[in-house]
Amino acid sequence: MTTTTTEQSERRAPAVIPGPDGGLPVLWHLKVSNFNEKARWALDYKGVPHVRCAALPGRHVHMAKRLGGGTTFPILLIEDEVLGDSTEIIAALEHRCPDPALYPADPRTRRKSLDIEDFLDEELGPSVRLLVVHHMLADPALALGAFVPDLTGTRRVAARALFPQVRRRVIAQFGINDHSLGVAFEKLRAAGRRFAERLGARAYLVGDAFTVADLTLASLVAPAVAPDQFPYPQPQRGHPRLAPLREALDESGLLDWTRHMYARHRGLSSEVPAPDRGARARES
Ligand SMILES: N[C@@H](CCC(=O)N[C@@H](CS)C(=O)NCC(=O)O)C(=O)O
Repeated sequence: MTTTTTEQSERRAPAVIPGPDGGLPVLWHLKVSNFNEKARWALDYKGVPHVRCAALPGRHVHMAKRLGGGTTFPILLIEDEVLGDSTEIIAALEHRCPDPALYPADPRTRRKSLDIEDFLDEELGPSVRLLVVHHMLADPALALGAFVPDLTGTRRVAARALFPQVRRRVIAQFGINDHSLGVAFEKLRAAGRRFAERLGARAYLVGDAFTVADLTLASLVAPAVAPDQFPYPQPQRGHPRLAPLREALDESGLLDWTRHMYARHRGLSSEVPAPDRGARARES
C-alpha cells in the first residue's frame, strides 16, 4: 500500500468506527473502479480503519444484491448500515468523523461542493469508465492486468482463453459503440473545460482547501490518469492504448491537476490488512 508523504502523515489518531458484528467497517470494492476509488480515498483521508473485500468485476452485482446494498459497488458496511453509493458513504463518514473535513463549514460553499460531486457522479464518472473499459479491452494483457490483477496461474490462463467472449459481453453490457464513445469523449472534454474555467489559477475547486469536489473529480478520472499513488496495479500507466484519454484530459490541464491532487492528498491507507484483522478489531 502507498505510503507517500502527504498532509495525512501528520494526521491524528485513527477514527475508529464500528462495523458489522462489532468488527471494523467493511468496504466491498472493485480495485480498478473510479467510484470505488472515491470511497476508498474518503476512508483513507479520514483515517478510518477498515477491512476491504475485493470482488471480480461482473460478479459484484450479485454480491451487491446479497449484501442488500443495491446493484453496484462500492458498498460500505458500517455500524448497522449497508451503504451502496459513494456519495452516501462519504456523507456517513463526514457525519461520524468530521475531522479532517471533506465538506466545507460554510453552508454555501458546502452546497457548491456537493453539487459538483453530484454533477461529476452523473456526468463524468460513467463516461470515464466507458472510455477506460473500451481502450483497455483492445489489449487482453492490459485489460486482465487492470481488471483482475489478482488472477494467477491456471485461473489467469483460463481468463485469457475466455477473453474474446468476455470482451463481447462487456461491450454489449456497457453499450460501447461509436456513438457512445463520441458522447463520452465529449463529456470528458466538456467537464475538463468547465473545471479548468472554475479552477483558473486556484488549486481547489471550491474555496481554498481540498474538499469532496476535488476528491470526486480526481478519483473519477484516476483510471485514465493512473497516478502513482493509486493503491492498486495500474498497467495502463503511460500505456499507448490510453493516450487518447490522457490527451483529452491534458487539453484542460486535468491530467496534471489530478496527479497533483493525488501527490498532495492521497497517501496513507487505513485498510487493515487481512492477517491483522482479528488483532486490530480487538484493539479497537
Ligand atoms: N452512483 C454509484 C455508482 C457506482 C457504480 O456505478 N459502480 C459500478 C462499478 S464502477 C458498478 O458496480 N456497476 C454495476 C452495475 O451498474 O450494474 C456510486 O457513486 O457509488
